[in-house]
Amino acid sequence: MYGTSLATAVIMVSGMAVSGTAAASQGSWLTVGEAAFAQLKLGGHKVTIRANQLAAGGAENLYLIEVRTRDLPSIAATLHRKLKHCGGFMFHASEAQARVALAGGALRAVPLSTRPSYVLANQALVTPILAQMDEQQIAATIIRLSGFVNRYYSSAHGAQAADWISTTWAALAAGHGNMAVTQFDHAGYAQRSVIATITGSDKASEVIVLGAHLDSISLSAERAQAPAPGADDDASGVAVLTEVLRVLVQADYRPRRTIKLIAYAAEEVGLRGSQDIAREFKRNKVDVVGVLQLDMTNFKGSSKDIYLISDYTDGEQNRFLEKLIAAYLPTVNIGSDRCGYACSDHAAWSALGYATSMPFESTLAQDNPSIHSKNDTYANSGAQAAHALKFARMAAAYAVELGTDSP
Ligand code: IPO
Ligand code: ZN
Repeated sequence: MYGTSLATAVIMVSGMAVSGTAAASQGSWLTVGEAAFAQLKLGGHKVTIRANQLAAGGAENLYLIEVRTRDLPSIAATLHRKLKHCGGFMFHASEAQARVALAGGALRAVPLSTRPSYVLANQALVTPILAQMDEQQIAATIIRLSGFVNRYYSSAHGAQAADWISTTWAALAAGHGNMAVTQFDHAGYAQRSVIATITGSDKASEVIVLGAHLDSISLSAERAQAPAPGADDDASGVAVLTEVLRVLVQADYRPRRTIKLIAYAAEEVGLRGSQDIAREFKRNKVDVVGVLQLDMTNFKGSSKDIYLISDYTDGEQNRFLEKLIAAYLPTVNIGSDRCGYACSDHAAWSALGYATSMPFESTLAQDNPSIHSKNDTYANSGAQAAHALKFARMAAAYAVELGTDSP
């Protein structure tokens, strides 16, 4: 359940606490979890608390804070550096949007339609598609995407990388009447998200989303020009989506539900791209019945293969993924871990009440040490894509089983 809102208070950088009076608006709003909030209290930034809520299930306190817009880059760097897994914050362009995100699923405007059956009923479709999936295709996409100087959300490189994905996906989908590739514009920066839509037939109004983020970041000072190959984080996720698209096209797969493959812009700076898209889908009352996030799929840092993140995700869909992996990928070992508030784009969807899952490459403690630096290269992921191939096969099975469902 949710707690009551805190009275407004101001935490000053130098440790002086000025309680009770609201600071003048500082221009940007973040929602953060406990870990990020604790870091911000220690760090060097002026923070105004506007509200707090208990996260669904009471896992932790979430805070709505205002910060100075000019402090955002250093706040992001501090949180990425201290918390490692993506900072644990969501950026909001207004306090109203921040309050909707903070309130989470309680404000769901779009009730989930009847949930998918979660029955594995499409082996005849899935098995031949999985056999077509190719490690070298995934590797080639990772290498190409990590060839951009960086894919930073506000750099020219970052905009060009997004355009490359759009062109590549459009070439794959060309000639398939039920497929279209579009780019999604975001306010305030040039990098666009890319959406490949495979329109369904008799259940076309129900939508399945598979996502990854196309941007990258290096925590060095000059981010727009700093090398940030982002091979694992998250070229590996985009490469998985690209391979899923390739094999679904090759199989001329015709889903009943609509499938959307989404390469999100600006994940590293507060889940901005995915929030814009999730908010638009909710505004348009799109009946999204399942969301899968693929963020870091190719660095095998732990003993097991796929770790299902258990917080800010949907338990029923996670159980379905376990069943699907056991059936289609019997040699893949499954683990579980938590990654905290706003650790990747699935959180933008779960904050609006949608059912999400986030299969991850390792445990949090053993995740890729090279991320968010010039060292996140294909070579430092072992110069292989066999690990990502497991995620690609899982994603393709997820897309077809939910895309067709049971008769
Ligand atoms: C990340 C995600 C989950 C876990 I567990 C550990 C690390 C990385 C993610 N937060 C990120 O930086 N995405 O860009
Ligand atoms: Zn990252």
